[in-house]
Amino acid sequence: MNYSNILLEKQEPVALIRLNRPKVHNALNNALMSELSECLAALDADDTVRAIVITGNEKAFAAGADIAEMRSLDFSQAYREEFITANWEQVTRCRTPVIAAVAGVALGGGCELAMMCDLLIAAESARFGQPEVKLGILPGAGGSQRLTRAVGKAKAMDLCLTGRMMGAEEAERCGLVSRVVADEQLVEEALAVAREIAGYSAMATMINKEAVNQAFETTLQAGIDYERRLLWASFTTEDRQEGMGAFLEKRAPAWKHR
Ligand code: CO8
Repeated sequence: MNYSNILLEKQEPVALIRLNRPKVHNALNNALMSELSECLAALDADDTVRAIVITGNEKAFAAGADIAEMRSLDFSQAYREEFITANWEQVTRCRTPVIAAVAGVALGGGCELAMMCDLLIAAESARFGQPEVKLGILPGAGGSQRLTRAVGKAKAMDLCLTGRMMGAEEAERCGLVSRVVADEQLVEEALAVAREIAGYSAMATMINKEAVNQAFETTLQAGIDYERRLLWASFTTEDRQEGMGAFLEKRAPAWKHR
């Protein structure tokens, strides 16, 4: 598959996707999001790929939805074409773990795209924001919801109402990102985390991801019940036999579902 708005590098067992519209700070137009969506679906179906990294360039992860493309949209067209939903939600449908590696700006839809990923690693230069208020709109790809769940109401209100940018250190402090690394190490570090994840049983990483995501959809008790059933189900798998056997026999596991 040939892409013109993203660059795909497969380094089995991981894949690296670079958003690639540098002239407009990787503004997320329909063409880019269609390619990203298609690419993620293909990688998700590819058994040789066990973790995916999405990154931008040193200046921008993505500066948001493409404002030039959005400018002429009216309600009727947005409603009929289900603006956003079709292409944007593929990231959240992907069962393979996805890491966002962010340097430079992740604004508006860019921040939302990063938040749709499972893990967010930031370079020191990273800046996050939901500046839609400055355009007379609000976030539209889950920003007001995912940001609030990630950092709480106080910080989410601050970012959405002022449109200000938050640096990497603040983003780590408030729980939006899991690690901050030097800019020059960002992609290598993200790939190293991806390889670490890819080294486990694919089944095990998928159920861990599913259980954590469940925490955002349900009550505490229902989430705990869900987790417990997944645990019991995991007892039936070859990989849990292998994982526990390998530990007790003091050897490296040979996963079935790699
Ligand atoms: N859309 C379209 N073009 C953009 C965007 C964007 N989001 N961001 C930057 N560009 C373009 C600029 O227009 C400029 O183009 P040109 O060279 O032709 O003049 C080029 O990129 C370079 O940008 P700047 O000259 O502005 O570069 P600076 O380094 O001075 O500033 C910034 C960089 C801070 C990133 C600045 O460009 C900026 O503030 N960009 C807009 C950020 C923004 O408002 N983002 C939110 C967009 S709305 C949104 O995301 C809603 C999401 C809804 C859900 C998803 C729907 C699909």
